[in-house]
Amino acid sequence: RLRGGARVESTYAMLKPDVASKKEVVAEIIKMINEAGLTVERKELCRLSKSLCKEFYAEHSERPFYNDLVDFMSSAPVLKLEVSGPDAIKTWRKLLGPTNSEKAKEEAPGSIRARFGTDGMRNAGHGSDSKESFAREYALMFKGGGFPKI
Ligand code: RTP
Ligand code: MG
Repeated sequence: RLRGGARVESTYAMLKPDVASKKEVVAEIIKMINEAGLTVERKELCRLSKSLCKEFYAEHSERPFYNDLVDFMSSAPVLKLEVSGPDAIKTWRKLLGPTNSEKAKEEAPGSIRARFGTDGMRNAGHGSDSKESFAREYALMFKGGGFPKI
């Protein structure tokens, strides 16, 4: 524990296909990560298979947007990141902003989803929502599938 009670931890962050191949956007997001006191520990540009996206988002399998989400996430490369630092899970989700990029533009205009996302699905980034989610997502993405692009 750090002074103030913050915990040094890691999160699984991912830049989605709408931004992962845009070099200036990626550079700006990494700058935001570092300015928030976090560190990128691992970074891989990957095209995800449909089956890996299905497994990654399994908790949403009954939702009406599931198939569109899986198609979107497997449509082009993503940038997989392990990000560490004080309260990394919460800090990264705060940087992302509200899930829906249209709402984010109203509610948190400086956030990543407001600045670089488009709508409820194409929202620029993902962040683990708990330590348990981080463990599952990290194992799936860094020890499991995905085809390295380079
Ligand atoms: P994430 O998992 O990507 O960090 O986002 P989140 O926790 O803020 O949102 P979650 O409810 O877990 O949803 C996962 C992703 O599904 C897409 N989505 N589309 N069209 C829709 O109504 C809708 N709702 C969610 C988004 O890409 C969201 O990030
Ligand atoms: Mg989520």
